[in-house]
Amino acid sequence: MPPKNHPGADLLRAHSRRDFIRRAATGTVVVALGGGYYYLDDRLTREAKAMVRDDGRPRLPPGQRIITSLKPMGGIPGSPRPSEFRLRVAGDVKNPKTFDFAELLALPQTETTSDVHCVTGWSMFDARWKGVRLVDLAERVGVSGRARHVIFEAAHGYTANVPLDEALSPDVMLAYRHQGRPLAPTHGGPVRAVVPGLYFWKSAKWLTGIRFQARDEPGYWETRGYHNHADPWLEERYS
Ligand SMILES: Nc1nc2c(c(=O)[nH]1)N[C@H]1C(S)=C(S)[C@@H](COP(=O)(O)O)O[C@H]1N2
Ligand SMILES: [Mo]
Repeated sequence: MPPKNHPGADLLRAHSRRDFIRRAATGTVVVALGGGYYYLDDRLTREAKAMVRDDGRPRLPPGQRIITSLKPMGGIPGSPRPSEFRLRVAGDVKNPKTFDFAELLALPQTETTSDVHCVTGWSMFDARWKGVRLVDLAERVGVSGRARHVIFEAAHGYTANVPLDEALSPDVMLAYRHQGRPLAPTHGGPVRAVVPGLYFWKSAKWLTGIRFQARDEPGYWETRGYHNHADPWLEERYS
């Protein structure tokens, strides 16, 4: 049974609720949720289902449908001001350091394009991010050989755990721009984590810290019924 308290749980229920869904002439399904309209696109979903990634996996993980922009999924925001941003990098690192926004910008800057998969059933293809790759930050602080897990820390105690080897994938970002604009506060601005290989709840918004450590430490959703790992292709949704 899916846990009930996920902020986007209504989206999954909406999929099975005829009265929630209007079919537009274009074949686009318009889902009205919480006062906003989000587009779960039938035609794009059909096209996506035919796509195969370089690694041989289907581009669209099982049980997902295409949405054309990120849906704001809530959470308790931190300060949206870059001037108040602090990122405390700690744990099994040789040089622990707290970065302010200017110091983040002084690290190597990277632009990536990756796909987002939300556990509530929507996927967004070709999301564009600008920021710092976690692997570049890890190199800067010198992660020790003991570290096996990365714990992303965010405003008001939100955390998400990712295995170190997956967190050091070159598409894992600390992002401050999305779709060519500063990252909006609703999507975690000024800076969020982006972990494209795992369900989107691992991508902590309003990032405040990163801990490298030997011990795994299930985070906010992982201790509330969601899967500890969260691989979308294995449908690791719930535990
Ligand atoms: N700090 C923080 N980060 C968070 C969350 C949260 O509640 N707080 N929610 C997560 C969940 S469940 C999802 S699906 C994504 C949603 O990101 P979005 O609102 O930009 O779509 O952010 C993740 N990061
Ligand atoms: Mo979520």
